[in-house]
Amino acid sequence: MSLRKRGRGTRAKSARGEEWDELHDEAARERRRARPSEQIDALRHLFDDPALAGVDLAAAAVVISVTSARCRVFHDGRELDCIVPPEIAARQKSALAVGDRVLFDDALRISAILPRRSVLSRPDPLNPHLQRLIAANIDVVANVVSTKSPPLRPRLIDRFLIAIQRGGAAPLIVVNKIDLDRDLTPLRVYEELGVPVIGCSTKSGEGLDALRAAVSGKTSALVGHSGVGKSSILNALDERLQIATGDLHRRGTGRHTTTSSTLHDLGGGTLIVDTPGIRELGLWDLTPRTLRESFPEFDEAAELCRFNDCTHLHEPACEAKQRVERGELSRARYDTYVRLMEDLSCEKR
Ligand SMILES: Nc1nc2c(ncn2[C@@H]2O[C@H](COP(=O)(O)OP(=O)(O)OP(=O)(O)O)[C@@H](O)[C@H]2O)c(=O)[nH]1
Ligand SMILES: [Mg+2]
Ligand SMILES: [Zn+2]
Repeated sequence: MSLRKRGRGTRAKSARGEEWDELHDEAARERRRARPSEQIDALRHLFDDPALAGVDLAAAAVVISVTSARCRVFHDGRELDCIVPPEIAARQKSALAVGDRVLFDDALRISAILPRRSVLSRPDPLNPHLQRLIAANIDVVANVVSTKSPPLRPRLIDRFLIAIQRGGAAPLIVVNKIDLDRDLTPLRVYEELGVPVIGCSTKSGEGLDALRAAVSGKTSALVGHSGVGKSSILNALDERLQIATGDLHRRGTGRHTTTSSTLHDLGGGTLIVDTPGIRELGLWDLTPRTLRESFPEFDEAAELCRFNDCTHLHEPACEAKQRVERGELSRARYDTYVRLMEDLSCEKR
């Protein structure tokens, strides 16, 4: 397996939350292959760290935000600023993420990152062989969408569902702004796949109880396109939070209101991470096999395709394609699948 050459001038840069869309646009012109699990392997020593032997893991702190050399943690009922030592900072954000459980020493230096039970990750837009974590140890990842303003982007939903599923968290789709549009039929396809869909409005208050019930006592992350109302939802769930939210009309060139991820404690064991909005989500460590596993609705059709290794792209007598034509399978989902398969085969070349 050979890595494709990096783009000119990309080496020294590193992506911070707010620049990712721009960097992604720049990097998308070149297809590069994501090298599997290199970073996770590099971190494995931390998981087997002898320093963890005999440590009271319940005493670990929780990372609530991360900046280049420091992070803020909750520990024993207090918020503390900790130093992120260079060996962790060198792999910043892939090494340490919001939601991580960490140990720190008397000088408030992070000494170990505990094993993660789930991650939500994406490839670095400039160095796709680097895995960047959006958050760690999340139970539920809620993909917040709106159907009207901003418009629904099914392909982004499909990509989030793949990333969520691969990272080990449970997916949830939250359709905000139902005061503007009550039609949830475009989301029915996801319900049929077993993903819960909750409609809500931070303006009218509808659906907030259902959302509260879905996240209660868990650690969740709100992810999705900029302007769908992720921060507004957090404010609506807990009015003490007062997180800055953005006016769609004043944001002009699509600047994001939230620029870095932060974990908020809503009490009663409910923790929610607010994340910066994104336009594109690259997929970490995707292979044709894992891609096919991400579209289980094609499995039944695949039994009836002429070729038993049918990719449902160009083969004749493909039952999946015929079901899409007949409206029995979602065309939007099929289109996402084709795009991702084509991306993978470009990367292989
Ligand atoms: N009509 C309507 N507008 C809403 C609703 N919820 C949020 N908004 C508005 O949508 C805009 C964007 O809200 P934010 O909460 O900043 O969106 P965000 O998803 O956090 O955006 P980023 O931080 O940029 O990712 C603001 O002008 C909110 O007032 C809603 O339920 N209905
Ligand atoms: Mg926000
Ligand atoms: Zn087929």
